[in-house]
Amino acid sequence: MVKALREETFYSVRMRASQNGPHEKGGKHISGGEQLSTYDNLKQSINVLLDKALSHSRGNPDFMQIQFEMIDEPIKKLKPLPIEINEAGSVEEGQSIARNLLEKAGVPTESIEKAHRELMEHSVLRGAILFDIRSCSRIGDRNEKGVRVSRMDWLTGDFEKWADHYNMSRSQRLKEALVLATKVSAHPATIAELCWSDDPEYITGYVASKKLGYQRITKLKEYGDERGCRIFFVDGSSHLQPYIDYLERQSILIQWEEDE
Ligand code: PML
Ligand code: MG
Repeated sequence: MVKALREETFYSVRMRASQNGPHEKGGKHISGGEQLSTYDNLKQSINVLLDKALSHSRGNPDFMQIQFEMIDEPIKKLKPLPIEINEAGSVEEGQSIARNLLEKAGVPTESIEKAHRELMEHSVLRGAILFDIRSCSRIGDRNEKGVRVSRMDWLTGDFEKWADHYNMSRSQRLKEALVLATKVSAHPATIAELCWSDDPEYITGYVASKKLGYQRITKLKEYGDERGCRIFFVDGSSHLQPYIDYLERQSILIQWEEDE
């Protein structure tokens, strides 16, 4: 009985790591990560996050924080967004595919261009930029810090079944990105997300939306480039705080169900 109760309690486990001191003292962002874990699995979850940050191509961290806290609100379950792959032979082609997909998802061209300029001004962003398509401007001003989407995960066994079914690699990176994109796009105010990694060795990124699913684009930046991007295009800036609360506080567990 005690065991059954314990198994239903989940913990949010978070990690952030930086170099040349903590982020808030100007350190360079190295890695961040999120897990949801049962009590019995905490050690393993912490180890996954530890390994992620200790072997990162952005460099070795000299600051790391790993914390866990019990979740006392209900956890919402979501199905992963459907996935599609767009092959790009060059960055220009990849960026043009991304722009087309964003437009298809309902983001006006003007917003795409302005968000792009905004991005160029902040080459060291570690969270996401929120960009409102109505006012055509960045909202939720947090400078370099951006917004960090938290409290989400996908149990490894279920993710691996999904990956095998769709012939995708069982990569932790793909899992984390699809979890985040699914959580973000599930909110009614999100129109679309644009993302590529700040890992210099990883050039695949994606556009995601409710309408288009998770559209992977194989080349969105040059190899060696440490500048990443995560923009959420939103419609509904008047409800900004509840939107940020959803991103930061609503717990989401991805659960795949095989179609008949
Ligand atoms: C990241 O590494 O932070 C983002 C990775 C986005 C792409 C993941 C994928 O589909 O391979
Ligand atoms: Mg990263």
